[in-house]
Amino acid sequence: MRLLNPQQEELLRDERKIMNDLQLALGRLGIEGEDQETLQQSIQQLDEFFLIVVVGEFNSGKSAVINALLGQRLLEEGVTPTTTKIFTIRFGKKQERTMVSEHHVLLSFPVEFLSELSVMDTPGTNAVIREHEIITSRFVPRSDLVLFITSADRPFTESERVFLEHIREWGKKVVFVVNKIDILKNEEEKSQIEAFILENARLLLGDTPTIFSVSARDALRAKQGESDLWEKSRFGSLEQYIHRTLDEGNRFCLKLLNPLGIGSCLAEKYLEMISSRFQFLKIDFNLLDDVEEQLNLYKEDMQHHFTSRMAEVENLLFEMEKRGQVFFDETFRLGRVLDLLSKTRIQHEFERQVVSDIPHRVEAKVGEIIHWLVDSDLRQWQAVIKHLAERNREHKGSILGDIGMDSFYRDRQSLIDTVLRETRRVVETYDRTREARTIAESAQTAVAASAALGASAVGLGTIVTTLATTAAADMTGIIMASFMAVLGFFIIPARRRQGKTKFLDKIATVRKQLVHSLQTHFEKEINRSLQHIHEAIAPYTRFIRSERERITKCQTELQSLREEMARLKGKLEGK
Ligand SMILES: Nc1nc2c(ncn2[C@@H]2O[C@H](COP(=O)(O)OP(=O)(O)OP(=O)(O)O)[C@@H](O)[C@H]2O)c(=O)[nH]1
Ligand SMILES: [Mg+2]
Repeated sequence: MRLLNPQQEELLRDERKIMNDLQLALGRLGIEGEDQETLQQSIQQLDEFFLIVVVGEFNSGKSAVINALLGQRLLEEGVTPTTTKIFTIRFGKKQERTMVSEHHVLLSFPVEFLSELSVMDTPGTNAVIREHEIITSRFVPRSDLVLFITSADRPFTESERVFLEHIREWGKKVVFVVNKIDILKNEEEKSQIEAFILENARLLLGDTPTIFSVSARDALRAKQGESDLWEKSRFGSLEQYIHRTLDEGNRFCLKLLNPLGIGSCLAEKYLEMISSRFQFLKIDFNLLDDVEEQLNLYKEDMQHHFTSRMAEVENLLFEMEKRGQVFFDETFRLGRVLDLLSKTRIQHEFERQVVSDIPHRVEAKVGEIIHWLVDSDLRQWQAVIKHLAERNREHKGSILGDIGMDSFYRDRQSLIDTVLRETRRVVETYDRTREARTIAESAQTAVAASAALGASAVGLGTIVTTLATTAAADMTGIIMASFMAVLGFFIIPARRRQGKTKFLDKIATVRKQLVHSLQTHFEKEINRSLQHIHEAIAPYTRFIRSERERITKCQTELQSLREEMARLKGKLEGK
């Protein structure tokens, strides 16, 4: 394209920027291959001649129409599938033929008509040779304008409809040519055919199509000498359309619309893929939510269970407290003055009557909690495996049809497999006894607290004996003074009160310490077990989170590019 005015320059710059951004956005989404290539091609073509691509079923007269345009039988015509390659015909000082690739030939030809645009002849669709249609489909995105040739003897076939739908996806401008009108008997048949095409094309493309009815055969013959056929060929209006209607400005717009059509089509395609990806990720997130909920329930259940177990431990201590009260009431009496004098006996009595098997029973309770903890932990692991395995089964089938836009599905699958394997390994090698022992060992402080109970009970014993002895010492002095009443009424009750208070204080402290240290410890254990499970599924969690972030970004980007393309399209079409 040459000689653009400043406004056109700006439009072109605008378009290049959007298209480049689109390429980058698709790249970030992991799109490679054909679609990127098509996009790249269409951007490159902004710099090339306006390109008219001629398509249609085989034998409809595509090559004949181009020959008529050139005024020379440059391309081969024939009743069987004739054109087997793509032919790009463009201006050249002399006639030349170059192979661009296996399926693409470049023909240079010195006619004025080609000085502003190039024409592409394509293999026919609906031929027995299916490859022809594939080749043509690949080249259609390059066109700035599609000349759709249909033959008057079989206008608008089903295969043509299907092919047109395909073209429409790329957002191409399509012009219809009914060829071979020379075989029609009268004007009425021609009108019928045009009406038929008009109606069907409108249904398919949405707006009123431009249709030309021609006889390529007569047109060429007219140009080659039989000039009286020209009028009859009706080729003039098609040529006029190409030369006049497609003036510089129109060609510019169509040229710019070409990449926009392709870009919008790709943006649409990948936005759809993104939303199905979201759908897919949603199931992943639901699964993780399920696991999370299950773990929360587990934690709650643990805490609940723990609280009731701790109440049992506390009850043991209350029991001891009660027995302590009885002990003081029964021991600190005048009648037992002589017993009070024997330190070891008092201590022994205290341990037997008050402390008794309490430390042992506390320890047994702690053991129960540990075992219960270990069992629940194992159950959680099993539940996680069940969730993951179910998800895996559910989705192995459904992703088969989706040829992923990148390695997402593969990565995700191998990740779930790894997590699942790891989790199974944990469960298979789960050793309850060892786990319980580890917890008990690491619970040194907590269990030690229950051991300390014994020690503090011994400590209590000491307090008791000291109290008893001092009481007795006081007593001896007082007995000498024969103040038995004083002893009975004041001294012993005072010691008893003192002893009880100390005992109650002490036992309250022990209770608090024990509950606190067990609580802290088990909370730590529960958290550790939860954390372990979380860590096991963390790679999977991280993966789908980052994937969601990534595609959300891509989605926003594609959406805004889609808007920009629509805006630019509106600008171009509005002129
Ligand atoms: N009667 C009549 N025959 C025509 C006209 N144009 C082309 N033909 C004939 O129709 C046959 C097919 O023409 P082609 O130009 O080879 O058709 P095509 O669409 O290029 O076919 P493929 O290359 O095979 O896809 C040839 O025999 C032509 O001579 C026309 O206007 N009128
Ligand atoms: Mg042909």
